[in-house]
Amino acid sequence: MEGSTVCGFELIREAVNRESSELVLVEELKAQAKSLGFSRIGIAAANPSAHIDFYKYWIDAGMQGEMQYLAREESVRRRSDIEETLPGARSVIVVAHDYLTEDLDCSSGDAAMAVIARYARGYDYHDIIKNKLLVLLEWLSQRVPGALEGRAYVDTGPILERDLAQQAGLGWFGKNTMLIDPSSGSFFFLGLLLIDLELSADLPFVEDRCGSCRSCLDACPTGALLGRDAVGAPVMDARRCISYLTIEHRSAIPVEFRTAIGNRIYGCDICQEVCPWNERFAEPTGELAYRAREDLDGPLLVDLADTLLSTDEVGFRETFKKSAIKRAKRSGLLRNVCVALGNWGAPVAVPTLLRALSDVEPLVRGHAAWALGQIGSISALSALSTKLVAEEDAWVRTEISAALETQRAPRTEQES
Ligand code: B12
Ligand code: SF4
Ligand code: SF4
Repeated sequence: MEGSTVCGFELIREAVNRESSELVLVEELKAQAKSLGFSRIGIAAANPSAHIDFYKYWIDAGMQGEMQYLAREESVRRRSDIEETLPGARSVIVVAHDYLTEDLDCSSGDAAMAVIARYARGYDYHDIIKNKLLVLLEWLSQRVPGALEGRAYVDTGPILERDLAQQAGLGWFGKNTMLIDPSSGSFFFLGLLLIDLELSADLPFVEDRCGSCRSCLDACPTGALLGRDAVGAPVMDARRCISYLTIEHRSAIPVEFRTAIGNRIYGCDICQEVCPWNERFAEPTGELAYRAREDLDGPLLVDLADTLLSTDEVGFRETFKKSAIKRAKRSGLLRNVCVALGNWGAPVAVPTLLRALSDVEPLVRGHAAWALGQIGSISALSALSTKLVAEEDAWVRTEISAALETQRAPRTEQES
């Protein structure tokens, strides 16, 4: 009897020791993450997602548009359960890396300038965050007995990153679908470490702090944000989102959205910029790697178009190899710049657009035609008429005809 009591105390003591040393480890882990530059860190249990049905509904409704990688059967299965990605996964370490930098020329609202979304003005965040996560994983593996299995993810794997971040207590889902931290807003990236070690999880962030605000819904120029559904999930029709249209959408930008895109040539920040949580709490990051590259700090649209027109795909990849912008590819970025030039509407852009009208890529020629139609000067329209005869691509011919059609009464060069 006495022996079994001693044995019971021993077991309790062991459990208490284990728990307190685990708590110390978690505290040290969090401190280590901060020293690597992550502003916040939380831990979620590697449980199957409670929100996968919403995800499936979203895919079934086709709201992912051309982002087929989101809809593949394997990708949906892996999103539903982390075990599918890392067998034996027990915990997910979720980190936030702030990327807001001081406002620069590119935020000026000058229609002659290109606006690039804030997240893509500096070095590619995938590389920056992944390297830091691997350092954190190495640090952790040296502090636990035995082998530690882990995988680092930043935006690239079939993981519901925001869902896990909410589980790890990092913030709530705003009506703009962003994960928002009550102390700093939403201008942060997420990074995840999946590990086969059980760590005590943080409490999920369960509150919805949007309240009755609807600033993002009202500000979205394309009506992509549809509000919350019956159970509170924020719904976005990505097919309407400028970020999708300028980055992920590979084909022609539907005509109905071209004007609303304005001079945003890569991504969009409007629904974050109007959010009161960002207006009040977002601070510039200390991460130097996210400072805008000189050539991405509000370049003139004409200069950017001329540079891209003089570059081939290989040159484009070289120029943007350390930037997230490479994702759009040369043709996608030029397509976007043509749309922005059309929205600017200044005849001074015509010579550049005439070059684009002869580009090797039909995607570029078609959007250049649209832009020339928007400018509608005599030289623009006469170039379009000439090109209509020579153009071999059927879709580009349709764009040229539509551009000529919209301009029944040509303006003189001075008028616009
Ligand atoms: C595809 C994608 C996009 C698409 C679609 C965006 C979208 N809203 O779905 C497009 C190209 C439009 C896009 C744009 C942007 N993106 Co993006 N994108 C992704 C990606 C790869 C997948 C997102 C996804 O699965 N969407 C499908 C929807 C259904 O899933 P979800 O957004 O996770 O939504 C969940 C909720 O609805 C929730 N849910 C379900 N039921 C319920 C019920 C309740 C009550 C609640 C509260 C929630 C809830 O669960 C859903 C999953 O089912 C993630 C990385 C990743 N792997 O997660 C980055 C990611 C979301 N993007 C990011 C960023 C930075 C951007 C941009 C800001 C870039 C820019 N400036 O242009 C914009 C923001 C636009 C916006 N308002 O969302 C960050 C967001 C960080 C943050 N603080 O939230 C991520 C996490 C990348 C990263 N690692 O940092 N993106
Ligand atoms: S990123 Fe821009 S287009 Fe997309 S939902 Fe937000 S405001 Fe609308
Ligand atoms: S703008 Fe308002 S509704 Fe939209 S995410 Fe921010 S707080 Fe929520």
